[in-house]
Formats: sequence, structure tokens, C-alpha cells
Amino acid sequence: MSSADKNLSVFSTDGLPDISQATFAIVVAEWNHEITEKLFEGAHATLIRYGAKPENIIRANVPGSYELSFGAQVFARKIEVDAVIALGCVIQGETKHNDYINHAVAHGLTQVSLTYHKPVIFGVLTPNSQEQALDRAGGKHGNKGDEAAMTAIKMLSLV
Ligand code: DLZ
Repeated sequence: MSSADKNLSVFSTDGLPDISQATFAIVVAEWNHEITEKLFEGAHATLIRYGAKPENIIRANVPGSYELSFGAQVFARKIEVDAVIALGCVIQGETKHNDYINHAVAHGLTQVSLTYHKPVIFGVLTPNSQEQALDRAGGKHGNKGDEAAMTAIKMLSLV
């Protein structure tokens, strides 16, 4: 089993849909970019690995995780986009700022998904430290970007 497969071992990969014609948008927050780049790399590699074409994967950056909902909306409303993956990393700080961002983006992404009737995947890490973030961005707990991409692929079998 490759390390990418191990990362995805929480999922059954039976009966995955054909994604060779599907278009994905990946929206990436620039805050904590050393983490979110790794999430992007994982998500992109997983989509390719399961059959997506590179030219059908659109990437857009937004400044921070709070902006992910708007970024997701920009793509979800496009007819040619089948699924949106939102990637960010909000590290717990000394203030409650992180809670407000996390709740806002979770709520915002849900709203976009239900409004546009498309999978919009919450690929936002909410760790207590940079170390915990690295563990989940290609470290000992796998790469949550891989999982976000697999979630998008699985959700496409419903629509
Ligand atoms: C302001 C802020 C803070 C304190 N922390 C983070 C973070 O850990 N991760 C993240 O993605 N963004 C953070 N931001 C920026 C907000 O998401 C947003 O970009 C600004 O509040 C402007 O709307």
C-alpha cells in the first residue's frame, strides 16, 4: 500500500464514479501557506490518481480561510464545475478569532453547497499548533487534502 493509499484508508474505494470528465475547483487559503500548499498538493495528486484530467482542475487562492466561502461560491455557481474543495488551516491562537473563522467558514461552505446543489468540501484544518497541522498535512496523520479530494469524488456519485 502506498503512502497516499494509507492516507485514504478511512475510505472504501469501491464503486467510485468515473471522474475523467469532471471539473474540480480547489480554493486555497494563503494564511499558513506552508500547510495549505501541502493540502493542495495532496488534493491535486488524489484527483489525478483517481482519473481527473489536470486541465479540469482549477485552482484559486484566497487570502484567508474566512474568504473560502466566497471563493467557493464563485466556482460553485459555474455550470462547468462539478465540485469545489476548500482548503485552509486555522491554528488556535490566544483569542477566539479562530472559533469565529471556523464557524463562519463551515456554515458558509454548507450554504454554498446547498444553494448550488454541488459538493463543496470542508478541507480546513483546525489544529492547536503548527506541529499538529504538519502532522495532518503529509505528516504522521496523513494529508487531509487527500481526504478532501476523495470526499469530493465520493460525493459526485450522488449527483
Ligand atoms: C485573521 C486571521 C487569523 C488570526 N488567523 C488565521 C488563521 O489561522 N488561518 C486563516 O486561514 N486565516 C486567518 N486569519 C485571516 C482570516 O481568515 C481573514 O482572511 C481575515 O480576517 C480577513 O477577512
